[in-house]
Amino acid sequence: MDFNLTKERLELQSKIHEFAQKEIVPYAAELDREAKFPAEILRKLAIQGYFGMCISKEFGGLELDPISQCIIIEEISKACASTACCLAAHASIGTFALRNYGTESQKQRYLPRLASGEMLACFSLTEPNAGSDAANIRTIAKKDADGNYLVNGHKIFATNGRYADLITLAATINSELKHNGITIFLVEKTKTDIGIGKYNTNANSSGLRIGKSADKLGLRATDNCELFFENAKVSSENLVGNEGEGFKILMGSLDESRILIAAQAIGIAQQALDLSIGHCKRRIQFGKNLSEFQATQFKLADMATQLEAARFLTYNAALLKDSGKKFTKEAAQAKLFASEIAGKITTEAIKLHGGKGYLRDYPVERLMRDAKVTEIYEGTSEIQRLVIAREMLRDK
Ligand code: COS
Repeated sequence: MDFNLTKERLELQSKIHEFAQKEIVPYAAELDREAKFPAEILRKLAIQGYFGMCISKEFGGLELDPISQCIIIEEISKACASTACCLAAHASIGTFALRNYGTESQKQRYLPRLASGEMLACFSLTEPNAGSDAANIRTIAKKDADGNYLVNGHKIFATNGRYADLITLAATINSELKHNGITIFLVEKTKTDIGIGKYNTNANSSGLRIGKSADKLGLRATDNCELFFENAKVSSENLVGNEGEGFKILMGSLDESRILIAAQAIGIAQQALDLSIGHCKRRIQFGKNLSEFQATQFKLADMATQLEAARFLTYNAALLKDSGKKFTKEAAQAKLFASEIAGKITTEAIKLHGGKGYLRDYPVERLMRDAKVTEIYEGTSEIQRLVIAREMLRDK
């Protein structure tokens, strides 16, 4: 397989790198410290067209191939993993169901607005008692007399949930049906002003109440909030696919987004490695640069090798996706490996920086905190191993 970046991809990489240096790097530490949603940066990313990176040109998107999408997420993650997470949650998992299973009229109605940034998307699956066991959700959607749905339930950790205009919601029409009851809806917030960060974020008349935002170890500028559906009315026009088809849509959404989580982990790890190389070349101890000690060189060599392997696995999954082949196993392998090496590389980077690595004044500790969640969200490492094993055993 050829992982060489084409001229177009190299140009994209340099463009997004420049954007990140100018528009993200100066603010990243403060956003993290204050757990502040990066609304301004997201607006600027939308103006550049990146909100539509997964949306087809027909609906105003950039229609980028999966490797180019990875490049964008990697470069933004180097600067601020929280911002990369907000973008990926919108562009990939927030719009997957609509892009792949929406009706023509649903796509016409929402995709151009999601591509331009007029609307921000969110994906809401997780509940207090349904994390890894995605089929166990209890948010219930009951059809009422006029054929529309009344939704009741409690969601947690909804990325972008507080600021989003459109929620891709997983509910069940009957929890006893388990997988076969799961159904996807598009919930449009009401009483909102269009544009990121301008909304009424506390309540709205449709029966959706925004709860607490999670206070997290890392990705502190990403908002993950509770959503309470209290007799929320959802039009039958906003049903995606058919009733009971939702589980497969969810699994497809996670397959796609796991490639971008791997890209996020790679971006974080690359930044940790680059900072470590710079530090080791500058820092003098016992009369010579740290980089001249073989012990340091061995550490850097291992970090670089693991990172390259993670990138190959990630681009391999992206290429498979691009070719239209099944990529469930490869996406899980990429996420598993990239997230675990990001944990190791960022921890090693702190050690290489010595005491400074432990300080909030330097960016490496943020990288370590941000890397951690890539081993947890959109499927823990254990879930990835389970997916890989099931796919492998099914194929034989
Ligand atoms: N694509 C399409 N269909 C898939 C699929 C995929 N990637 N994975 C599973 N399915 C189908 C199966 O083929 C099966 O269909 P049939 O009933 O027709 O045979 C159905 O879905 C049920 O699959 P399975 O039995 O594997 O479901 P499980 O309940 O055992 O769950 C796991 C499977 C654990 C993989 C799933 O629940 C999962 O990914 N959990 C993690 C969820 C997660 O990432 N949460 C974090 C969300 S962060 S936003």
